[in-house]
Amino acid sequence: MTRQRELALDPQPSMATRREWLDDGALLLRGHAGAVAVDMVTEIKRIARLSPFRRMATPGGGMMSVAMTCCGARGWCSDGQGYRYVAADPQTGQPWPPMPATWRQLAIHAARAAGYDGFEPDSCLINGYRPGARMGLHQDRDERSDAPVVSVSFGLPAIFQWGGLRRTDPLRRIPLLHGDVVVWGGVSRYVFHGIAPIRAGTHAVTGPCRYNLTFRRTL
Ligand code: MD3
Ligand code: FE
Repeated sequence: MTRQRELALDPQPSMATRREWLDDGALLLRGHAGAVAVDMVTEIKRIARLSPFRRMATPGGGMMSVAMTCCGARGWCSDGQGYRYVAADPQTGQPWPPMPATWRQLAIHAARAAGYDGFEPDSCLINGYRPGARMGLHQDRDERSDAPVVSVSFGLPAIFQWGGLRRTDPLRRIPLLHGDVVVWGGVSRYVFHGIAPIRAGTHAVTGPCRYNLTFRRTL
């Protein structure tokens, strides 16, 4: 994509972001959400008052170290039965809080910058990490759509582990920092990935916490 075309797609060209293709379909927009971080973290806390962060059980009988909540039409859940998307928060019995329109627009815009026009996210999974929390190597395969996933990171830094289509493929280690936005499409959509244990620290916007938002098309 030409620079001029990229600027034409950016609603705020003054905040044009460094763009880096990590692989086929995977575009890193370094710090792209930095300017809206305070507002988005405030929104995360509002959503979490309606559908609280919770650590979910895994089908294997363990407990995830990452705390999760969701907004949008469906939310991701894990329990002894397996993984699935559900329209109501199992903990409250209520629908998940709506996805803020500004969040949806950010995700749509990021997907478009990576060449995915017409991305219609219907769900946002919100992960909350405290120091020590991690996410083991996995693929995201619970969505029925093969639309891309857009991720947004806030707060404490993380080391993202990025493998290939086989669990045993070698891992790249990519820092994901406050405000980073990544679009995962094409062959990158189904790669194995994980998050190394978060190191102790405090961030000016989030305190002792890392948040990661993933925008998804579940149906
Ligand atoms: C590559 N989250 O929620 S974000 C997840 O930081 C998840 O909380 C991590 O993996 C986190 O499933 C990583 C980057 C990411 C998210 C989703 C992907 C990379 C992805 C889906 C497919 C391929
Ligand atoms: Fe994932």
